[in-house]
Amino acid sequence: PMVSSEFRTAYHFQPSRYWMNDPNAPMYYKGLYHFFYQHNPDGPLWTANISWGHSVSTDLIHWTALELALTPSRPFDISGCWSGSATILPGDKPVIVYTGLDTVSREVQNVAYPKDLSDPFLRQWTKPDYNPIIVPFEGIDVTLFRDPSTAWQGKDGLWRLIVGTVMNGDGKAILYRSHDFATWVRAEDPLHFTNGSGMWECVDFVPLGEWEGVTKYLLKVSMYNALHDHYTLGTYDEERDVFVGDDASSNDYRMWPRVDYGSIYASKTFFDGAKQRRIWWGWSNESDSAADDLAKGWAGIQAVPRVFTLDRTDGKRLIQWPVEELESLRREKITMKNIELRTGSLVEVRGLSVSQADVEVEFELPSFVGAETFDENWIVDPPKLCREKGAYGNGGVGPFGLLVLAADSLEENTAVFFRVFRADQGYKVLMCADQRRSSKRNELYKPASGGFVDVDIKKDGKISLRTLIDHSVVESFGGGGRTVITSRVYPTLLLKGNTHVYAFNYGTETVKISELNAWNMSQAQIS
Ligand code: DQQ
Repeated sequence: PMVSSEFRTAYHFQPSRYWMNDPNAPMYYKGLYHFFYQHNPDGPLWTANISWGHSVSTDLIHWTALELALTPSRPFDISGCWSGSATILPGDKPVIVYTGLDTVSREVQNVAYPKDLSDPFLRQWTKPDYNPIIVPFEGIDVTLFRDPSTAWQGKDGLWRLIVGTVMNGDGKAILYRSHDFATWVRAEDPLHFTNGSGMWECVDFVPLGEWEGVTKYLLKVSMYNALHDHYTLGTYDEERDVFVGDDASSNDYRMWPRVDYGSIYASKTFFDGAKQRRIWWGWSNESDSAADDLAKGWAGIQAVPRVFTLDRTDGKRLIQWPVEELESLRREKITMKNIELRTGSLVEVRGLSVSQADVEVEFELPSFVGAETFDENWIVDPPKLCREKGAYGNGGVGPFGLLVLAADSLEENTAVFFRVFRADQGYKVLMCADQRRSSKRNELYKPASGGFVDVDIKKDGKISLRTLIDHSVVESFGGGGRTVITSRVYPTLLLKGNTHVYAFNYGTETVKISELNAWNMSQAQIS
């Protein structure tokens, strides 16, 4: 094991010690952002008998830790307080619905109310005696029924929420209705399901934005088989109480885009009434071993909260962007303009304190002549394409991008880059985050992650990349937030305090950096 405080994050949320996984019940209430999370208060490993940590913030960046909000204490949650969501009821009254593991580890759904609504910190939560409000129904596995969503109210005044499960291999979002938030009745049909996807965890169903007078909804599912968060967009048929996917592929979970093509799971959103925006939280697991977690004394971070919007150009996809408040941590600014990156170029971004940085760059593509030909079979497995093509050579248009947390000799570096291919229907843009050289240590999980970026690159003639570097995290937003990849890396050279950021191009075609802006990031207060 390798122990160092160098791997702790400076501006990504994490508890002062021990284990954290899913974000729970994020909400805005009376001037404060509340953030709860799955937390083991006794050690750095996950335990079924888990509790809810709780922190509050005025700006989503600096946090104050409070006492545990929920701990296993009653027959309906004595074996664990698992994930759940918050709903703000009329009259500005928050309520949490969460999964409890009961005396026989059955997964049941419970409510908890603030003990004292006049306490803006909402320190104490009461679990009414009438819990559980929802129990597993006939025909499902009682250990595969969890993670209630935020509730919403229909035109008929009834409250609705969904709970994830699996039936005969099909992931399902089971719909419940209630008139008083205490008695819940299961709808005959699920809100949505997909064939053969396996268990659905942490389902999130929310309006994302308007397109041509229609409200587009986002359905996000944490697919337990792959441990990936996927989403699809569609409309909500309120009469039939079902989600209608925008295209045929919404019934095939394999075609659902991923929220993040890296190490993110169990994410969820909430509506921020203060700034009228939808904010997302997502857990990023460690990529080192349990032995390392024990030695470090902590495990798990949250990605930077992101604003979710519907793509304004055609209403067809999700756009993700770090909350603007993050920019308050930006310090010294470094700007580079009009830099030609010929084949083989490696240009250092000088002056960055590179374990805490925010780098924004725009690449211009003057020529597509050398683009490699796209094989349609590649569409299903972008990580494989990233693995096989790599970052360091044999390109056409790209690979170009950034090498971060990089040693002088590049023996350690994390490569975040694009490759552009010529396909039958226009061009395909691949975005990769290659961690294979991120650390000299062999025992780490060091994948090459990747996804396609849904842009018209030929028309745009350019593509942007924003990368947040924070010790053991590299979180990158490609194409203005159309594709996102978060990696966890543990470079040994970080311990020597000597790393660099480079812009590079190993394609045959010259690319140009029209502008690069980078900032050193100061430390957020998170404890
Ligand atoms: N984590 C929670 C569950 C959820 C899973 C338990 C997802 O409620 O399904 O810690 O990471």
